[in-house]
Amino acid sequence: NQLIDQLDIYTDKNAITMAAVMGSNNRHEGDGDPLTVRSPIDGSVIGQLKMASEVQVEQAIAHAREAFLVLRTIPAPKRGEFIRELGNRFRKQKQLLAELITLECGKILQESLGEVQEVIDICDFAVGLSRQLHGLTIVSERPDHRMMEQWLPLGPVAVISAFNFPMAVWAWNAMLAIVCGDSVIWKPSEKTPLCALACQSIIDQTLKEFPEMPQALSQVVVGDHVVGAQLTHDTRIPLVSATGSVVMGKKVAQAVGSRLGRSLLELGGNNGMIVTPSADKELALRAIVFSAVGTCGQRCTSLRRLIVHDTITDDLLGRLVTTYSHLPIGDPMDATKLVGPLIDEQAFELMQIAMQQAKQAGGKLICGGEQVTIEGKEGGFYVAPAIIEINAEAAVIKRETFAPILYVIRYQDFSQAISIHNGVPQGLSSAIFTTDLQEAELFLSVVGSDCGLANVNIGTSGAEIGGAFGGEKETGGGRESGSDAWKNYMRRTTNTINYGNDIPLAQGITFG
Ligand code: UN1
Repeated sequence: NQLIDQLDIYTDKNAITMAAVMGSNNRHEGDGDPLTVRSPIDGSVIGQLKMASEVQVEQAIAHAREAFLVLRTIPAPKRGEFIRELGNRFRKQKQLLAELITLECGKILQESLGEVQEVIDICDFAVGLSRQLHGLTIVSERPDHRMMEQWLPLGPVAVISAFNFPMAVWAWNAMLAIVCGDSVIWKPSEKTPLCALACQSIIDQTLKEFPEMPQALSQVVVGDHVVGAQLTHDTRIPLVSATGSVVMGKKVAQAVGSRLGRSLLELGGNNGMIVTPSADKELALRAIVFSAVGTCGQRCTSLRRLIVHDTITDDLLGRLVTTYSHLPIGDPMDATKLVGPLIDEQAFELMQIAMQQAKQAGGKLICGGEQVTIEGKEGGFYVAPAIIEINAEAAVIKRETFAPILYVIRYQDFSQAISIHNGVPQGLSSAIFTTDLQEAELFLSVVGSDCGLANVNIGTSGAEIGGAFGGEKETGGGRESGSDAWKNYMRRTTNTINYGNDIPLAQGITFG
């Protein structure tokens, strides 16, 4: 495959056998179980890998620890220079990397370009951050004393990422971690290891220009839950950042928690949008369609529940059905298409099961849901995005189905809308469309949305990297990316310094 060759990921007669990357001077093939990588576009095989073995994961952890011991002593702005060069290389390779994302995870090229842009943006953010890893100075209650806090590098960080954002989620974590002085071991989804190897290849190329940087500051271990479990149980890894399903996140939290390590979880969303009578319907329509059908409904921020005031539901549904009936579905490499394939057959089956359960719960299929055959791409699983009108109590709408199903729920009064909105176990992203100031402010207030992201007149998906990203309840509580999420990757020390000639005790204690 020409694309894969150009990316300098390690190829052997078009079959990629490279599986565990241990830094540029220390490349190993995986010697664990075989892994076949297929493109969701047509089901064709695009890579044959071997996963990392237990011994290789052990080596990767040892190398990460050694790398950390060096990286932590390099001044943060120097670490930032490395990230700046890395970002420049991602900029240069943007198109090629986007094509690889599309090939391996099936999202349309525009969205893949957006994903690589997120990588570039977080690099820029991390470069700036490399001069802003600041703590506080705090007044002491004792004379001739000063208190302060410092943020120090934490240790090797394991990043476990999902198929749907095969580069950006790693970058949110890795760029901040490296600038903070932590080495990174990345276990990508076993559905998208080639994207990870391509990113690792860019790291390796950049490292050639930075011989003073520890060469194992970033490593990829390809593998499944077995590799994941090995990483999460290892006490040499103080932080595990995991993105994926709630089931996976609970396992990670238990394993890491049992050794009192830290986990940073970004798990399932079940994102809702309230549309009130005063909303600008055309604006809402555009936001709904991007959020509900973008990435074929496979973003953790995808819009799944549309909570609409009874008086405007028929009007909005009419507009939605018209738009949905013209959605171009097909090859995600083709710039005219807006809806690409689901990741695989299992995703298709789970979508069918959810639609069946919605029907049994009294849901009414408004449009879509059927499989779509694309000529020449018969091995891919393409679907027409579905809209189902359903009642707020149906069990199926309380869980996340990673597919383009939009449930529409009617409400009568605003407080009911909020309680429907919050009445699910997940709490990632949320939105309201309204021009009523009181409704907008209420939605953002303590009695409003209970999610980590709450937007006004914007859809649920497509967050910028500058804000902290993550959610509450079953979404796991972690915050990645912008704002002060960097603090996750560091340890805080509180320092009290005595510059006097006495030892006064705090709390006014006299001792002896
Ligand atoms: C994800 O789906 O795991 O807000 C991340 C968004 C993107 C990131 C999604 N910036 O939709």
